[in-house]
Amino acid sequence: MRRTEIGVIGLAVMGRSLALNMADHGFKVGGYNRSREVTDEVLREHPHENFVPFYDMKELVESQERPRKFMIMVKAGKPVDMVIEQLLPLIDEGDMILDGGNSFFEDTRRREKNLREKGILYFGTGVSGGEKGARFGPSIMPGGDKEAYGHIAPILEAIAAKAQGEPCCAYMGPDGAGHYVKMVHNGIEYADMQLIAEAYLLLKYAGGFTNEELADTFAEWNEGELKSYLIEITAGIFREKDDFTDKELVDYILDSAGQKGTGRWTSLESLKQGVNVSMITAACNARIMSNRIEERKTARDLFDSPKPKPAPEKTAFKKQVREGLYTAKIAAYAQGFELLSHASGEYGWDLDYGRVASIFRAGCIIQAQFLDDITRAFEKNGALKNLMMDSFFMDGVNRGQRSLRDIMCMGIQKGIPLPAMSQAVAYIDAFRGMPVGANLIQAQRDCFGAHTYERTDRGGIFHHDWRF
Ligand code: NBP
Repeated sequence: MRRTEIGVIGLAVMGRSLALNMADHGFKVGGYNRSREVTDEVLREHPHENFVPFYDMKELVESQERPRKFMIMVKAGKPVDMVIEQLLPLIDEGDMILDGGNSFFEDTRRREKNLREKGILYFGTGVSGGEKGARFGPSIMPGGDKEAYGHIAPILEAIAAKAQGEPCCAYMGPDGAGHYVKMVHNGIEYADMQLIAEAYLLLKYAGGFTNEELADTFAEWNEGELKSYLIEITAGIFREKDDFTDKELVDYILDSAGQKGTGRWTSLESLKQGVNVSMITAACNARIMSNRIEERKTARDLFDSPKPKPAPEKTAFKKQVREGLYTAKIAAYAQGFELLSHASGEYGWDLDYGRVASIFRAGCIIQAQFLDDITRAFEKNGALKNLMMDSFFMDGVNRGQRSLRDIMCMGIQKGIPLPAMSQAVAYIDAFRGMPVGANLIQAQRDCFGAHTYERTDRGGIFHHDWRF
């Protein structure tokens, strides 16, 4: 019998989808899951001539051609270490383990180092696109040994989504680079979704748009510079009818969002790197606030609301919101890519940002036309420090910032919370060199703690003997 070419360990939603995707592409796949019922279910519901089930990890290992390749698709954290521990006594030097889950990049760095010492090649492999992406073409971000990447590239690049014929999978860099890029991708996704939610709040509560008008607006936006998967599904969501009533489902969904942690990781990591990803942090905080359902309900009648203002003219307002959303989106991506740039230096990864943007063009949640523009910006200038310094995006910010400010003012006057958009405005203003008040902060620091300050008119470090 033909030997298996890869073993997928963990056959829940993501693992089974990736295994079947590989099988569809002609690879002989061995599948193993800790609980055998899950393996049986895959076999029953998705029988495939290229998918071979195993109920014993040793048999899965023995079925493989060499060097052996395993894709671990289990819950991130301890389960990944447990699977590695089980595999280790069964495999040989030169074999490869890929972790396709959402592992924290520091865990990946640790595992890669430990396994490298044992001669095992470990790849922290970010996979984006959810179940559908995994089944029919995800965006894949592998990090690990560059030479060994050649062994896994044919499988990963075959199953990845294709953008203009190119696979949305590329070698990212050593050790934790792949999982880091995936983490920042998820952080950007948080900010992107939050910005779209804020545009929705503005159109609905300031502009008085109905669900039908919202659906038409987002569908129209999906024809232009905002064209993206998230905008496309948002248009569909406003039309989707509820199963219990004859109204739109969106109005029956509780105003409380979940999060699994990758946005928070991005935000924490940004503080460690000293990079401002305020819009990603704002998106995490917005979800945290959304979870305070009971407190928000209680407080609703305790605080005054702003006095009602007339609704703006719909067509002009729609244009302003679109321009403001696009401008804020530029700021969010500029923040995310700046974090990648710092991390690349800090961890010695030599990330290719244009390549990163290009593999986000299809298969993943943030796929958008916009990513072609980001790829072009980095292709033009690989050392670009911040996306907003690229002439295309600078022009975008210059064209759209007035609208962003106008819709912000409207939101504030109407009492609509716009945390990510307000961070975009603050970021753009600080970025474009407006005073940020740090002279006063330095004066205070020097006054209470003799922390010294630098001057605008001469070089050197100064301390002042504050006389009051
Ligand atoms: P889950 O994250 O829900 O994990 C379930 C799988 O982990 C099952 O196969 C389960 O086996 C296995 N498992 C656990 Br839990 N503990 C184990 C252990 N100690 N030893 C062996 N296996 C163990 O699965 P998923 O939603 O398919 O996601 C897999 C990975 O992909 C995760 O890291 C996730 O964050 C990531 N991811 C998910 C998505 C998505 O849209 N769901 C998207 C992108 C990335 P059992 O059946 O025996 O309990």
